[in-house]
Amino acid sequence: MKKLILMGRVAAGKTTLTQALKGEQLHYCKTQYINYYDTIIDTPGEYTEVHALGAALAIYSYEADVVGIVISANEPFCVFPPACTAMVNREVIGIVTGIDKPDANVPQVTRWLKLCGCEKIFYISSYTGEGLEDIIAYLREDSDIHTGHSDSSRTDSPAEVSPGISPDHE
Ligand SMILES: Nc1nc2c(ncn2[C@@H]2O[C@H](COP(=O)(O)OP(=O)(O)O)[C@@H](O)[C@H]2O)c(=O)[nH]1
Ligand SMILES: [Mg+2]
Repeated sequence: MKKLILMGRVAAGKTTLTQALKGEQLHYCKTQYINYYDTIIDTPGEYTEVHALGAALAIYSYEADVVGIVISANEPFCVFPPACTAMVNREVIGIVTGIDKPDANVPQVTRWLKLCGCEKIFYISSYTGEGLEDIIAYLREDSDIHTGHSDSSRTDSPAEVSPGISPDHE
């Protein structure tokens, strides 16, 4: 199983996606610091938004096999600069969250992610579960490319996940 680190603005949907991939009940929880799980690293949006904190993301990216740029489908602007994936020595995927939102603008967000350099883009709703299987299948494709971790001891692996959990948020 590949290890995925999630980066994106505050409220992009990183923590909710983490909960959905882990098969947990969805509940709102402000991310205060980097949450390091066996197969997912969830980061606070402030680390993406505040330049002084961005170095932490670079360092934690070395712990992951894949970097996920997370953008909610209704975000009004993009904080990621063009071609930013070129600075990362991991595969970078785009993850569009909240495709169920009424004001979702998927074509716009897709353009931003392509401009970043993302060749693979996933479209998901943590609420309805749409698209979660695609990410799980992708994470299972190759394992332990960079981290060399073993699957055997993992307990929060998306392998046990049943996506599409009913939302329980504020
Ligand atoms: N409609 C919808 N709302 C979502 C989705 N994912 C997250 N949210 C909501 O967006 C808000 C921010 O989500 P959160 O995961 O905390 O964002 P984070 O700051 O990136 O960790 C919460 O109120 C979530 O319930 C989604 O797929 N669909
Ligand atoms: Mg969060």
